[in-house]
Amino acid sequence: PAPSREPEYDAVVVGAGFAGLHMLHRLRTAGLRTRLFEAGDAVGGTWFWNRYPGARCDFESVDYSYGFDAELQRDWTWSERYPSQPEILRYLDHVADRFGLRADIRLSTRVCAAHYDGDARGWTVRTAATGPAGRTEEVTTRLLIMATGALSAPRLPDVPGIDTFAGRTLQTSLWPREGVDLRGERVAVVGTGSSGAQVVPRIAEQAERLHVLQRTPVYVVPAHNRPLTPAEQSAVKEDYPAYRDRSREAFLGVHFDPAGESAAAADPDERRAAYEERWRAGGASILACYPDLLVDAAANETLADFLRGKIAELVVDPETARRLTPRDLAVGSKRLVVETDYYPTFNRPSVELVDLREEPLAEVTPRGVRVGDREIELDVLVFATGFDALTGPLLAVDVSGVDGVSLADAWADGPSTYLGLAVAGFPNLFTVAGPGSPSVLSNVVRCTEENVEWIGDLAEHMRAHGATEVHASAEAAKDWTAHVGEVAETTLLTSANSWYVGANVPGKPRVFMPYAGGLPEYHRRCAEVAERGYEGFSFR
Ligand code: NA7
Repeated sequence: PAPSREPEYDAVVVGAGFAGLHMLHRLRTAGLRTRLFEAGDAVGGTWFWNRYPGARCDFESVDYSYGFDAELQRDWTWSERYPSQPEILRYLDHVADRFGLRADIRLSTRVCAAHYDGDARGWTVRTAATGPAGRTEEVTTRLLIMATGALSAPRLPDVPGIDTFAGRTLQTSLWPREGVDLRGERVAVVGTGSSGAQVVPRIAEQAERLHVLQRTPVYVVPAHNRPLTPAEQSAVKEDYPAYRDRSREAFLGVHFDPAGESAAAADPDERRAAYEERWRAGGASILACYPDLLVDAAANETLADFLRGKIAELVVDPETARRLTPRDLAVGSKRLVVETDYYPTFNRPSVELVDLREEPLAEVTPRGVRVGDREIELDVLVFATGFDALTGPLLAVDVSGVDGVSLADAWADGPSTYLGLAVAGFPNLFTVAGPGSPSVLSNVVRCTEENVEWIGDLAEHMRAHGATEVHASAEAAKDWTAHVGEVAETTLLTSANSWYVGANVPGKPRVFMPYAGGLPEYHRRCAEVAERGYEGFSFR
């Protein structure tokens, strides 16, 4: 039978970050009636919310940018090697204007629920206004694309008394737009992941006193950020098409030249020189120095040892250096942190590292925090405590599919997707950068760009064939999810208590969520499925 009614939209896209904006553009170009909903009151997604001092991407700007439009990449000029949060926002604003996307974006509107109607072969989407420009309404759509991001559901720790603090409580991921003056304040930062390591040096420049509350030390490498020279800017623009091709062929979606075949087998002096060279160059390239670094524990230990040596060189107080030094942690099993001035910040007399393994965080009090058997008095308490990664943003929406089964129930034992793009039991739904995709283990812009094209092609395929429903089979999803797990097991990535395995959220099923097989292999598999007439999907 035909669908019981025509939906208002051909497609609804959720989220106005990198993936959502591009998705909207792609579907509109294909002639689909598309509406994008965004909870923030401006475009930018993750980069709209994470506006803490020092917020900056850990991929280089020439990599962390769209490649789908030759003129866009020729016209836009990045000012620095690594893009700052404000510059990324300016870029995405430019993209929204340039492609005339704003007319189809409803800002200040959060998607709260989405229910699949099998008779209508479409989704009923319920929204709630988050500000004056928003709208609380119900709309119907054929396709629903969740471009909700991988790291966009912020998490506060379950520490007793967190609501009792009389001073100011802040979260890096929800930083006030007007900024915060921390001069003369006594501040604590909880968390030393990428956000913590970026914000700590900037707060230390202002605060009268800064206590850094660290539970697990991680490896931090220097970014060596700097302005790009006009010569560099024009060189990359001239080479962009070939540059993008090389990126797409690179495991991480960024091309790095390896120093050799194996860190384990390399000559120790040459290996050290290779690490040193990449340390001086800056950024995550050090992790791509040898292909066995993420799969062979002995190889990884050579890099871990090098990085531990750097901490000892950079941090003056040996006790502080010891506390900052990761032990029994494979480099990369928690995301390698790329930063500026992190270790030297601990040489400032006004900065104290509090090791929560020695002095556990017992409670937040009206005056500050109680760690071990002391109370630290504070004016400002900053949480840089991470996200309910990958599944969090999807499960924050009340999604129900065939027979009213909720996504939360379907994923009770961990997420299951087909290619990280579709979910069995949830027809006409697509996820971008979610579980089962390599998004967080790669240059996410390269990853989602190809996802967007793939979904756009599928939407066009449906239209060409008069199909109103596409559904990933349970078997295809089961096989892909098993494959994701198997690939991860061949690496060292499963070895840590990281957000990759959901370990940072109490009660979350411990499942390695991202696809660790690298970007080229992932896209090859996605393309193969499409070429075989969307193998693993059925159409009505
Ligand atoms: P992360 O990397 O998840 O870091 C969160 C930090 O907060 C990390 O140091 C955690 O320690 C710490 N944390 C979390 N809960 C607690 C509690 N209860 N007590 C003390 N400390 C806690 O998030 P980020 O925002 O820094 O970075 C996320 C990604 O964004 C990053 O990987 C980049 O891709 C960009 P733990 O390690 O769990 O012991």
